[in-house]
Amino acid sequence: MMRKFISALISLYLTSAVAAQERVVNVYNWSDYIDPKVLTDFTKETGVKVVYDTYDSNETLETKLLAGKTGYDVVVPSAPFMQRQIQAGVYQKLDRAKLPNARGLSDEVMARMAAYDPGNQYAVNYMWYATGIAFNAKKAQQVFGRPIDSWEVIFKPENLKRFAECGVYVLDSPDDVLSASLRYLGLNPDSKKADEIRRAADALIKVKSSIKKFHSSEYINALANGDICLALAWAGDSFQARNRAREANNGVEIDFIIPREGALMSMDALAILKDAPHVEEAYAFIDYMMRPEVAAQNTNVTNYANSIPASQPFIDKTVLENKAIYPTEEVMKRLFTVSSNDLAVQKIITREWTRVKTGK
Ligand code: SPD
Repeated sequence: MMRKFISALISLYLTSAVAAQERVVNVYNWSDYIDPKVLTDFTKETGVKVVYDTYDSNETLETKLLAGKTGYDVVVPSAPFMQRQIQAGVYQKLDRAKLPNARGLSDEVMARMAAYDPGNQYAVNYMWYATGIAFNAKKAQQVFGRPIDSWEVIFKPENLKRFAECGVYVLDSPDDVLSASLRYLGLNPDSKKADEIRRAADALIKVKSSIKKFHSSEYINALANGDICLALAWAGDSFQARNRAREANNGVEIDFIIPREGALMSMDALAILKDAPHVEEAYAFIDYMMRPEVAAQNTNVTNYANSIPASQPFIDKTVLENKAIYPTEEVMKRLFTVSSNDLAVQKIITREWTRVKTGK
């Protein structure tokens, strides 16, 4: 009896010792938004296992966060959503002493992020980029025959119709798409006015019959395989499509442009949830992402610009010199940002977006 009791005690001790030793960080990030090798390298160096899940919309992330405990430690919201989530008390304030590499973030991006997170108290920038138009260069030449340089390609029904047969995808992301539509209409892309948001949705409804699908991640492979020829898309994903096609050597050449009228510039942030179960590991993970070589590795694979200037010597020349990823000063002036929506405006946007997608 005594022997059984002692062996149960020993096994209980061993189990809890193993559990105490296993360090974990639960990360919820956008799909196609990291070099997978960075995760394995991080575990090799720190002994911290990364449990990694992905999403492809801010709405999916927000629904989870507002529903209660998620078990995640680190999440990656876009700045306007992050602002609202900070106000909802979802994140914990960062202890900057635990993020020494975050000192390398550019002052300019810190200042831009502070518009959403005053004093940069809750988050650090991960990547930033423009929303524009991705296209299959050969197909576009065949069906359109003119340079693609304007939102008119998407929002003029007679233009988009030309691409309908070879396939058009549009991001399932109201912030990205309605702001582009507002800009095309010559309205404030950050408009919070119900009648203007409705006009932006109407412009999209007029071209809807030429759109095959609203989706925010499938378009990478669809472009790369030649299944579609045009997408309202994020820059980094579009160049990932280009690289996948080149690797497949399938003759598909993907290009991406920032329309001349201007485009949305988005910033995505790394933040730690208030109820994160593994806070120390979350800091270790975020700090690792801010290391110049690591930030460069992520930029090289995802084709999204990071905001650590010291990473630039490690970034491939083709990526660093790609003006759609790291735009010139002149193009930067044409990029606009959107602010957070209060609940009333968010309700209007959600209703209009549902009308665009379902017709109801
Ligand atoms: N595949 C990674 C995509 C990252 C997109 N972030 C959301 C942008 C919202 N404007």
